[in-house]
Amino acid sequence: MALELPDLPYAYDALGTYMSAETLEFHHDKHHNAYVVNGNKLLEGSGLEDKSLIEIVQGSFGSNAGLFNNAAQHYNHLHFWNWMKPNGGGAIPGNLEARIIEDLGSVDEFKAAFTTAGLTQFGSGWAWLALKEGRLEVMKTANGENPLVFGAVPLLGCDVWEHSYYIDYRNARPDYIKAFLDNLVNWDYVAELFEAAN
Ligand code: MN3
Repeated sequence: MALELPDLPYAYDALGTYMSAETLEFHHDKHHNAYVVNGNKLLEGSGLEDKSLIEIVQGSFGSNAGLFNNAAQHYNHLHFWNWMKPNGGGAIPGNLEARIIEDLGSVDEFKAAFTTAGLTQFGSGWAWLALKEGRLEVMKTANGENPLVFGAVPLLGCDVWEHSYYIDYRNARPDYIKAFLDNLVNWDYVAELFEAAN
């Protein structure tokens, strides 16, 4: 299927100072749009034209780097916009919170591991909460790679490419990840993905 750029699920200024309208305008209108435009060009003649987005991501990994990078980043950003909401952060829905405690020790330990994953991803990439073989795991990936190509289902991802935070936080990636977890995460959407993956 052709890749399509969705509108943001909120206004450009809805995330306030945690993620500015300027960041969202560049990130969505320029960066995400470029993945869609370039991905559609590279999809032509790839043999994956009729496949779903997940099949395109998994089918191009390791064999068609250009298509993979753009299609995977399209997938990642489709969810990234929904992984945030105005007045996000806060309480984690009960079932998911219980599994975080069971598999990762506690909510604080999860947040510490997720933060470390984001901080230690050298260069561009993502920090993740994913479900792998029935267990929650914190992961990090480079560039456009995501848990889908490592046998896991992505439940929450934080974009740690500089384009995601440099306008608002300059080089302070720790401050950005803290704001993401404390003030931006849309836990209802994460819980929805968790229930669907279970
Ligand atoms: Mn990005």
